[in-house]
Amino acid sequence: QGKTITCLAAVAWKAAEPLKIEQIQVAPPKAGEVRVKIINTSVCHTDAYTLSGGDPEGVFPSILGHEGAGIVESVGEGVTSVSEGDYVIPLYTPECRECKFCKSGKTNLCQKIRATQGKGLMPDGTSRFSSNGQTIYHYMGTSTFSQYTVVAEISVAKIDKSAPLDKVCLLGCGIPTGFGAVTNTAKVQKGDTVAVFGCGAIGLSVIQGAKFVEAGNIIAVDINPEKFKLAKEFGATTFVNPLDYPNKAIQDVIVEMTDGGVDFSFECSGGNTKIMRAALECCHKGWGESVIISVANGQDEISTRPFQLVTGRVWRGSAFGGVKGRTEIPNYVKMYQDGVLKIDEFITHHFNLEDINTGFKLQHDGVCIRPVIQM
Ligand code: DAO
Ligand code: ZN
Ligand code: ZN
Repeated sequence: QGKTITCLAAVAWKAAEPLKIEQIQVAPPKAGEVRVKIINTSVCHTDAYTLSGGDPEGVFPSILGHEGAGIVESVGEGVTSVSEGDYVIPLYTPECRECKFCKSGKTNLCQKIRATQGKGLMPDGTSRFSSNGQTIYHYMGTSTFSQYTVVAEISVAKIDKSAPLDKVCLLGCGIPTGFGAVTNTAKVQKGDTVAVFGCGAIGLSVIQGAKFVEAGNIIAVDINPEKFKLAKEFGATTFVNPLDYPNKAIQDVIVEMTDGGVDFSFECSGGNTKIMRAALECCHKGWGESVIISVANGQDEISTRPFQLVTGRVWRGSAFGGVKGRTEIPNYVKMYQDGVLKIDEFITHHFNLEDINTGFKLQHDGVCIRPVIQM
């Protein structure tokens, strides 16, 4: 039986308060669990969303973070797929390979540990984190803002030991989420026209995926023209700034410039339901499909006229890019190492754990695409 580890973590004590760096205790992994030394983590919009208090599943105090990479420190009883020293990426969408969802061949949304994960607990209904005896909750089954975390065995992707963890940590969320939405969810084909709403890490990943499958016109939409330089580097061919059309709905602008609308649109705006509507309505009549990727506030609702769907447009969504993590993430690492997948270009800032709140702020201000945090 392993020992409890004392280490540093950024703790979210309360909604809408900055994270605090604290000494915490991390209990050893129980059966079917893995304790991971997190080497690098990044910050995603969803962490900020939960910290804001808008997430109905947000529990406090907790350790946020779901985009990270690390090294297995120890494993619990019965763990066979990873061992001490393995390089891993924690997965907020696990892959058990035996639940109804995993076996369906239709979704990546493994439900094996969904109920406890949503409550900030390990599958046995308890937490491995504490601070001076007080329970601290897990987050998204990953909690990467801690120097050590405990996750379920089915919640880690084992990756090659030659992978640079300070880069591939971004494969924990943003990059597969956008890329996979193109390749797995929408199945965009060569020559298809694509509109991407929002050019943060997710939007840029959609653009990268669209270029990878040789989409035709790739239209990047953002109100910050600074983002267009990077969007172009990733493969966008056309840029639309809604602020340039104060008297016109942006969907109408796109429909006009594309002879009736795009084949696919992707909403990566960070949860704005008006933009979700625009993304649907810029799709081509008869076949255009819109994929919602970003997470809106829990009580928000989307709307459009049903005639939009009657006339053939399709509205759908995607979580973690439809990616089955244990199976597919090792291949994303390989694509990066083969020079096929860009990761370095997303990294605009570096911080140490103690400055993690600065990472949140810069990302919120749109100055930062992704910060990489050294634990
Ligand atoms: O209900 O099975 C489930 C789990 C759904 C998890 C969805 C999380 C989506 C977070 C994506 C952040 C990307 C912006
Ligand atoms: Zn995320
Ligand atoms: Zn499953």
